[in-house]
Amino acid sequence: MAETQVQQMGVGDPTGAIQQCILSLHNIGVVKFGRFTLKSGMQSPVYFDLRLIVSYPKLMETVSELMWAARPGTDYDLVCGVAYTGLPIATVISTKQNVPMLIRRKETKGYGTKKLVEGSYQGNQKCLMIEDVIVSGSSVYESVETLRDLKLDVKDAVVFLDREQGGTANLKAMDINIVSVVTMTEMMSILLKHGCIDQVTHDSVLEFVSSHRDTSIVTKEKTSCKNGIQVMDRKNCSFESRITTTNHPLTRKLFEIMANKKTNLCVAADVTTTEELVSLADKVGPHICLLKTHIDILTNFSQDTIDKLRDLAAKHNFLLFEDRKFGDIGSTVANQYSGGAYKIVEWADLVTVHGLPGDGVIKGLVSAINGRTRGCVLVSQMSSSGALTSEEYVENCSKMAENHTYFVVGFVSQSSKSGDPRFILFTPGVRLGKTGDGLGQQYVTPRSAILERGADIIIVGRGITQASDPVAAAKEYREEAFDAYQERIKHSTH
Ligand code: S5P
Repeated sequence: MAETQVQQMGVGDPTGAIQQCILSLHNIGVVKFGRFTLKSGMQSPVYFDLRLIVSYPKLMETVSELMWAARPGTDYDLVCGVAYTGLPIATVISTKQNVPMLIRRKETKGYGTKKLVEGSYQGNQKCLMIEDVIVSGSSVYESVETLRDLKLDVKDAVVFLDREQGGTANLKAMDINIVSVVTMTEMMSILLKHGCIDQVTHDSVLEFVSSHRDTSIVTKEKTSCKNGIQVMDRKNCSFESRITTTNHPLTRKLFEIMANKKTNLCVAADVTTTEELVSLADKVGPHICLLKTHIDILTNFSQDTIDKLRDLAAKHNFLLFEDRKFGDIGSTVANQYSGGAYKIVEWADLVTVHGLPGDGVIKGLVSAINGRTRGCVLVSQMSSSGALTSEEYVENCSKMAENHTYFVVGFVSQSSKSGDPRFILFTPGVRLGKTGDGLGQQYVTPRSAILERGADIIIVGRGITQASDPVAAAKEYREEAFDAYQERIKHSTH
């Protein structure tokens, strides 16, 4: 049905044509409702999967015509499609309009020419960028930046759908003029008008859009290495300045808490009863950004434990971090995360994960999130003596994090391998006046963790829980850690 509908329409009447096209796209299942994790980690109730149009040639032609008609300028020497969805659209535009095309890869291949951009071009040629959807604008910007590095003149871009989450304004600030065929609000109103969705779905999408506009462009400049040197090195940057390097909602929230509350202390609340845990959380709450738990060491865990912890997290503005150290295959960790006695996914903002099982462990956990805003911290190096976390393992954990930025918030580690400002480095094994615990734990001071090892957040357990006055101890660790952080960024330009 979609095919016939489209064949009968013309693009002479843009509004009617757009409407018809949206209905056809909806018919073939491009517009999906449910719970989806976006590239940034944001949880969205709607997903627009334009990849499906490759199975509907006429519809692909219509989409391409509408996008060409919407282009912001004229006299383009080139069009550039971005893999994957932008590619077939750009191909159709290129052949129909007789404008040569470039292909922008998602990443360089490891063999052959290793080029990121395929096709012939000369400096100063004017190129129109073609993408399917815009959220924050980061993907479009990344592609434009690549073409600009090749001296091409890229100021214009066209997308089919603008999700209205700040991307247009973000790109404008980067001197990129982007137009869309349709906005999320327009699309929802077309679908509602034609009975494709009900009012509740319509309203929930609009409510999501209006409350998720605060995005920023994660630029290559901010996150990448040039000649092996980190352009914006995590260790020289303030927590405030790192907020805009990521769109992961929890990384942003944690940076905000750290900057506003002036604390980079995480207490490892390794106590064994609910009463002790709740009392400790309430007392140290004003001094911490995170409360780390080992929920399975409690002798009297119940829903009440969680209700109280959540109330305290809201009262004192800290996040909950369950140190579960997931380390099994995806399907097992999905069950461990969502089920059992602890139902960790329901209450813990962050969890720790071993990189050992490979990507599947992350995919398994993400499959259990179900629309919640959650993140994980990869344990890339342990503080205990004789730990088997080799250099190569640490490197591979960094790569894993880069491939899963929608879920990975940072690393538990003893050294600073990654300068990427998007990732937070959490360092345990911190204690004043002790070097070990007789069971393999090795300690350094907060200053050393932050200034020598590059920690962003220190994790302190017994140094606080076993102190005669835990609140006084928490204050002391907090002050020493935050002072060291301020000293580290003193000469920062960011
Ligand atoms: O390498 C590590 C990783 C972690 S998460 N070394 C650690 O000690 N931890 C955890 O940090 C450990 O499970 C404990 O909860 C806390 C350190 O506690 P402390 O009493 O030795 O400060």
